[in-house]
Amino acid sequence: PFLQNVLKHEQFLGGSVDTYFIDDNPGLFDFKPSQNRAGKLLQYLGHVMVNGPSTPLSTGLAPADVVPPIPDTPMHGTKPPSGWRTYLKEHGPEKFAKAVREHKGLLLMDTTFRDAHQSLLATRVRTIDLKNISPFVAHNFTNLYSLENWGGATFDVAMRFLHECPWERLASLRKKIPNIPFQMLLRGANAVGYTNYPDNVVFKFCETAVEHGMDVFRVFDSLNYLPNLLIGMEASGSAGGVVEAAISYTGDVSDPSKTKYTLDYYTNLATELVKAGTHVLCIKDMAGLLKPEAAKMLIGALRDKFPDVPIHVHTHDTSGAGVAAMLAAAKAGADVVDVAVDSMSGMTSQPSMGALVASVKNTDLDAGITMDNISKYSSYWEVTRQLYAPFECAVTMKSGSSDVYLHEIPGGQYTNLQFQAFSLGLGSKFEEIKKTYAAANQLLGDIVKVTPSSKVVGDLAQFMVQNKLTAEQVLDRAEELSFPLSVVEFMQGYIGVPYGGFPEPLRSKMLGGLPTVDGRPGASLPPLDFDQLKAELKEKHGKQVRECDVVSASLYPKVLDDFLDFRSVYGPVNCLHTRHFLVGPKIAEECEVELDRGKTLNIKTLAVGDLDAFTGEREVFFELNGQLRSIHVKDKE
Ligand code: 3PY
Ligand code: ZN
Repeated sequence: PFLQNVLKHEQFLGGSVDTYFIDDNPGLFDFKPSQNRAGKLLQYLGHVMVNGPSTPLSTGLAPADVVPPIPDTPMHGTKPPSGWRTYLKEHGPEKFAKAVREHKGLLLMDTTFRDAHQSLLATRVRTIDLKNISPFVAHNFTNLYSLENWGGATFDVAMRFLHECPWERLASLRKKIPNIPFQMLLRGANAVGYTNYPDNVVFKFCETAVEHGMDVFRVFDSLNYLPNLLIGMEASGSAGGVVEAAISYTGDVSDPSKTKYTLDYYTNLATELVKAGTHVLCIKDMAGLLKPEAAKMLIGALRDKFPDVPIHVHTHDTSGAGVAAMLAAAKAGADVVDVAVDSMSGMTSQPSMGALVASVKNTDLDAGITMDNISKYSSYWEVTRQLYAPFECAVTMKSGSSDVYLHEIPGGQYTNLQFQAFSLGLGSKFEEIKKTYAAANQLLGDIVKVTPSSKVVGDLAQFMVQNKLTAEQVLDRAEELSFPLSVVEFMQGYIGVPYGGFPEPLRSKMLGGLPTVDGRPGASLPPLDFDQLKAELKEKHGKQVRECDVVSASLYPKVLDDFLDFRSVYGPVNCLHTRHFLVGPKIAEECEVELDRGKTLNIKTLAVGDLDAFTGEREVFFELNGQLRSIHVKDKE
């Protein structure tokens, strides 16, 4: 019924439609000329069948041959019930924040669409698998404070490895989920990149995000450097977003022997953020260091000091204490805490939604979500996760690990570092890396560790391990060592100023005469000329370059260029089933590819021909909508 435009659509011609029907059936107005998308997709499939994956796979595991069970949504196709976004759109961010604060039960943010897979599956979950479950979420999770589905590493990874457009992901999820607020992670002055950008880039990025459907911006800075935080807050607030300024949590406020990041440190920084007008205050525990007792102390102190400001708490379950910590935070007065659906929770991801919801059932904190819905949602992800076996962290990570309290490595980075060590066949190396990470952190002055400052610490740790250097040797020989670029740039002040200042004498020794930046790095960067950038992109990629492509290019110029080139050759690969996208279909396999709501292709793979020694090509045979088609693919072997 969704396949035809208005000239052909049975239900439309029959007249039994409302306006929502039109919103929901973009195909009705699809009169665009064919862009030969089918031919391009055959090129892609042929290419993968002949030459292997177009994106590097990190484990030896193949994607499972499974079809994720999309739970029945009886009201699918009708408008989902009102949710917190409905309220936000009617009343604006201030009243939204007030209503969140006044809400009686515990509210949840679901991270399944972003941080959970960033932490467990190398950020590789594709739009199609998010979209398929979206109607179910819209109809059954209307109580969610928000759904985190964008930002962080997803922006870069979508283009670089998945060959899909992050803006299209956002807009297409928005269409399916009009009622639940979307939340993104904004790295303050670093936007969704790894370095400081000119201010106008951060502003334009936030405006474009709101235009594509973003609602809530969690803004952090990797050093908790206030000037950087303020830029992100201003950019997201002036774009019309809900501003959720985040303090990245490190150390342990419940340990009296830790004297750098104390309760006073956190309440003082929170005071600045509240003064700057944040709608919601967030504690972002990116490594999962916030023990239950510390949560009680910290959230309790913030609650007392800011009785009217909603508090949102983020954590990772690396040690296994995540559910306990979130319960303690909620009891101490947090309004919202973060969870991931059960089958995408635990270890370096967020704590389990089902465990938390069950724990608060029939108490004052009841989250208003049924266990039955969680179970169906979790089953979908349990199967979907098997499609991503090539990126599965559980190949090396078998359990939680409480030594995170010793090394303080953030969730996503922990997964990566463990993976790297194990793929070199050096499980024991990981033990050494973890210990050295802690030592590198001390050398750098015990800094907050989250993207990109966590990379600085990780790079220094790897440098020390590779060169067999102790902390003492690093200090003694700093003038002569060639440190990793990220470490040098940190010392130059390129990502901001750490709390307590830069470590001396290491900094002076390491930098010699290199220039340093004083204050906020973005303040000295000239504004980007977006018109000129757009003209350059049109020159390279043609007239169809969109405004959002220009914003992508302002953050990741090379990645955007490669993405547009790839798409012009291979078409909308985002429409392919995940297994076919990753490793190609099997011979004789049939696949349905929905290009738009108005257009479906039926592709059957028939055969891969012999190598033509003269041309170096193979002919690959398909049936496309019942017609025989063949394409030629260069065999790169
Ligand atoms: C990111 O910056 O992507 C993070 O998830 C930090 O915690
Ligand atoms: Zn996180």
